[in-house]
Amino acid sequence: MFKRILIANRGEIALRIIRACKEMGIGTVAVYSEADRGAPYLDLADEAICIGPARSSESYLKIDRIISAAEIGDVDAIHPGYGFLAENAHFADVCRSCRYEFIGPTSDAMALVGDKNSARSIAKQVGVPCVPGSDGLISTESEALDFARKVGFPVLIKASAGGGGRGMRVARDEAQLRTAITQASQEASAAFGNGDIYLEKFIDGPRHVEAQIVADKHGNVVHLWERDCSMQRRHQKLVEESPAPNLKLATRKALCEAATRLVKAADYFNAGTVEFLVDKDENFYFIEMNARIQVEHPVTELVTGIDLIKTQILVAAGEPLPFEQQDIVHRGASIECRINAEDPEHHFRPCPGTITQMIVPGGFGVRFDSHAHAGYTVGPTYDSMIGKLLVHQPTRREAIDSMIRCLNEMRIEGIKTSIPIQLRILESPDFQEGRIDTGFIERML
Ligand code: MV4
Repeated sequence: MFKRILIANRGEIALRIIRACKEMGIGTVAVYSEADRGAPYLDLADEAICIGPARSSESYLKIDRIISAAEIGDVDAIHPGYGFLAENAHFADVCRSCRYEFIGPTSDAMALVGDKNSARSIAKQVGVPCVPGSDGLISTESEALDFARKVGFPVLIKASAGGGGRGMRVARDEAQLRTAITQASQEASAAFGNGDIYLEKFIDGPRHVEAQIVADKHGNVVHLWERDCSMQRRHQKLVEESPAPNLKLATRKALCEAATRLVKAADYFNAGTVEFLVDKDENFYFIEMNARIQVEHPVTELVTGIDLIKTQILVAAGEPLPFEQQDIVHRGASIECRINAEDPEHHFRPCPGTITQMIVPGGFGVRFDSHAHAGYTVGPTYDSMIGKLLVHQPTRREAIDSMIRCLNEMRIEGIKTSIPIQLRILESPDFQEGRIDTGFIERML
């Protein structure tokens, strides 16, 4: 097992990883930018090393400074967390060529699943359903029109190098399609340095359901069931839950088994998430795979009892998974609310400032993963998430009641937070009945 791990991240996920390492008897080296100097969670690491100014491009994204910190800190592995360098195949390569194990997949597997076209073609090879799409890239207007005539309008133009909804455009007729493909390609070139585009049938009002998988270096792949992440606004998730409500057990099983096949075929190890769109008839379609631990991983930890960070560390060290598929039990219902420093009454504008008072809820089945505290200043530099509030209860009804109780109990003074909007969501009859899709929040507002 590793003796010492460097955490190439900040905030709640850095703290989450430090906590897991401590329980495993592994030493920790934290890195921080000047904006995070003095943050209390840094004191929980065995060593903390400054890697540069506030701007991420000069600190948390600066590969050479992180490698220097790994050398000074004398670590044997690097955990990237999520965001920043977590899905940067070059970083994974640099870590390993400097003899630091990267706690994630190989750069080849990362590149393979990270490219949506190659991920899609693996999916098809192993019978994972994909949204009807152009096979490969679209390079001419007539190819685009032929495809749209075949599958019918509306169609969706997606940028190969896009993600998180960036570089997407709906075309509802031939005239729209003609202008949209040129624009989409030009925008993708400007935004991602890659103008490649492809087309898909547009799924109207889908749910976003993702399967959590874990895989080791010996070819074992296990799924840890699914999360419903439909409750997002502008691709920012606000509420996540497991199980996905109002989905037949047969659908959930088929979706998770499809995810397992995809991960096996990609020669992938680490934790990972396979994302699907689910339509009103419970057809599911693979859209993309995330080769990292995700923000919402604790939702799965609560319903399965499996520590995903410890599992990532185990498999990175070459250990086999300590469980098999048949050992996995999905128990009860869990819900997460991401608590963001933003003003829901003013278009979710980020709301930096200093937290003057903070009282955190507790009680049966309650978890709060956060690096924030009274006196903490939310700056303008990084994302506005200040913590993740989770509940676990025997049933979804009880989980909703518990989350409402917790959101009301939480006191965060000095800044505005997303809590009021999350209360509205949880109290809405449609949400309570499980009538959810990716358009829910826009309709509610
Ligand atoms: C789609 C879609 C409808 N049809 N693809 C948005 C982010 C990216 N991961 C995929 N996305 C979508 N792809 C087809 N063919 C609708 C979305 C979408 C969406 C997906 C997941 C979660 C929230 C979303 C919000 C708007 C649109």
